[in-house]
Amino acid sequence: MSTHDQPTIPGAPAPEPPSFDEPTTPREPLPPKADQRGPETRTPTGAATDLPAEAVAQQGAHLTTAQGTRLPDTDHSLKAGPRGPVLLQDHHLREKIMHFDHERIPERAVHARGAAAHGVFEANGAAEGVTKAAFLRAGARTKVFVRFSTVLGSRGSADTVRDTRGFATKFYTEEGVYDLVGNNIPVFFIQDAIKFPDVIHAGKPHPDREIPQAQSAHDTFWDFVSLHTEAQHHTIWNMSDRALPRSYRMMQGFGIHTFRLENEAGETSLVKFHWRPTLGTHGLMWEEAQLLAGKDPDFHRRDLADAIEAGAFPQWELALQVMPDTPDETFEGIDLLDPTKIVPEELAPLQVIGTMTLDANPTNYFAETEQVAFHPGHLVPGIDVTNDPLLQGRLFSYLDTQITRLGGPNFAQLPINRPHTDVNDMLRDGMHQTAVHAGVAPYHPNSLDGGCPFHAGADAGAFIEVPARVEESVKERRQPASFDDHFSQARLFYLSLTPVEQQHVADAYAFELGKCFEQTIKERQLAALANIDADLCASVAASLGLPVPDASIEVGEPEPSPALRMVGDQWPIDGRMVGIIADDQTDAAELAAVRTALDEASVVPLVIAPHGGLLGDIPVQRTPDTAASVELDAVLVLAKSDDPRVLRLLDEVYRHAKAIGVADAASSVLERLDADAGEPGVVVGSASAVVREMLGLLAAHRVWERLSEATG
Ligand code: HDD
Repeated sequence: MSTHDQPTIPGAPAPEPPSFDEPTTPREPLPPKADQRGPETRTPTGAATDLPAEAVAQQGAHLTTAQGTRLPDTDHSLKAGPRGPVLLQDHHLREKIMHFDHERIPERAVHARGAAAHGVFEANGAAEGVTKAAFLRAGARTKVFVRFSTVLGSRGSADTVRDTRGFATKFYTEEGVYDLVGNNIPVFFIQDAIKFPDVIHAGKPHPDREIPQAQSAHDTFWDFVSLHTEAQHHTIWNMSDRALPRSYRMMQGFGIHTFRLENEAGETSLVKFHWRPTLGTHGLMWEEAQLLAGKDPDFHRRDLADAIEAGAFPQWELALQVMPDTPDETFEGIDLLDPTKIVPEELAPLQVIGTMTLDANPTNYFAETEQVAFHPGHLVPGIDVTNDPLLQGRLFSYLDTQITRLGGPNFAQLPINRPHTDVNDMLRDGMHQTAVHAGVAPYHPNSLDGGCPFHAGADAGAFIEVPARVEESVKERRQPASFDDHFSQARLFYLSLTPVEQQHVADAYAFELGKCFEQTIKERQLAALANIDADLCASVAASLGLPVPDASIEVGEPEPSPALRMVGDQWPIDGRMVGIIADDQTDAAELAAVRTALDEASVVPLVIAPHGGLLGDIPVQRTPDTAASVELDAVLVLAKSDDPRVLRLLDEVYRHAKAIGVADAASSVLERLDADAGEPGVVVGSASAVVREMLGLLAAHRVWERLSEATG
């Protein structure tokens, strides 16, 4: 009897013919995913019948077992009488609990905490001269999935800890998946992958008590980086505000390693990849980051999802630094195989090759953000690796880790990992095999399955390794002498910063080393700082109460790179948050006009009032109980308030160098703040004039003058 001949169950929807589209036919490209529909799809509420089928958590009217058998009750175990023992025969109880018991998979060994989004990458064709990669041809549009992460913390740790951020992009290209697995800092702690377990063991919580969580302010981290001075360059970036992003949307990304590109003519070049956010690169202040870790540990995750849902789609330009592929693989004296070195943009300018827009939130965190598997070895024709020993080791690690994390070798079949192109891999069986492969000859060569699949040549888009020259040498555990310079670029970074940024770096060292217990570790790190900058070293030593050591190495005076600064310039303000302090006496028309003006500038207004509910017909989003200064980029005061919680909020906003606008009627609030009307970033006037001025101030991210004055 066929499916269509089955008797129908009264009230049941007509049975659909069985569909084996996925995953039994892995050769077919995936249909557009329901989860890429767009940001407006919040889980709706209402009668099940009113909802589109794909919008509800479980489709279909009746609860069933995993085998499709309808269930009458999922709230009571099967018992021998209402007060009796539970029966072992309760197959539904056992199935439900068994599945729950196995809901978690091992978290990532590093980068466990992350947030992700779908989007699209559009190439402008500028890369065509250096690579034959199809997704970089002019006008090519490629779907992407991007996962941002912290490195050290567990899955449940706070977002705003001081740490490097991961920036991993999966491009679903027509030539297969290409992964660019980078960070928001352009250098790495170590030069050889064999040391990765060491640096991570040192950075993770102490193994005896498993504290501290998600931070480097402890002895083992500073023990490692002070003993292992190649880590000093990455470490000074971690002490800067780069390690405290304001938002994932305001973060640069770097491929870090040098990659080798090959064009249609077979010519090669050495390149570094950069992601440049259109909103600019901005950081939190350390106190903000610490407060946020308590007030809103999901700050970055929420910010990304909310911005996308609101239609403020984050964008990045992808850019290349292109260097000639010379036999010594150096550029301007910089060894391009050393991942602890940057090539300053002033020496090799960024060439923009396309734009990425993130326009859809994941539908299911586990299925997508947790199960996505990145790998620097997922390459496409035209992009190849170099001999950077850090990259070479990564090419092993990322596949290997998925065996534990995703439970076997078939993780490429998970929907989020599947290529959006034909797959004829002849890989068979294994744990979690979901495909039902047809045919009898999954081997090559064969004559039984028509000989398929065949080898492709370069003319059919095969990935063929660039025949890069291998130096005639001997096997040895050694690195080039050029890898021995551990300080000159750490100094270059420090000298390139503005005074405010330098002060933050000094404060960060003082905090982190101040959290260490071992005196020898602090002294050893001060000795490293003496090689980076005498003033920096003296300032940190003073706050630790330790003597200032002499430099042991003459580092010289590198030319600063202004491109490394985050302060300066004006940026778009889309998605910035402005708090509006109002109360029942606030003029309703004025409040409405202010909200509209902010809305029109793509800024998110948050009304903060003494009570929840409505002010007139305007919804209140925060009360003194739920408002936090640290979620705001600026604040607008339309009502006087004596509430100490509101005054503390305003004090923090002021201390964190954010713009404060005060309507004339509420100007007495400034007396409580020790702020003066007319000082930088404190605007008093009519509500509409104040809003206009505040929008201009937001474009600079912070009122930097206020901090410069504070730091002298
Ligand atoms: Fe790694 C994850 C970035 C060196 C081993 N790494 C991981 C992720 C990012 C990076 C962004 C998270 C991916 C995701 O969201 O799923 N890692 C880097 C960068 C490095 C780097 C930019 C240096 C330039 N990593 C590195 C080395 C090794 C690893 C040298 C090992 C030898 N990384 C891993 C890993 C992870 C990982 C253990 C954990 C989960 C995963 O891979 O899938 O294999």
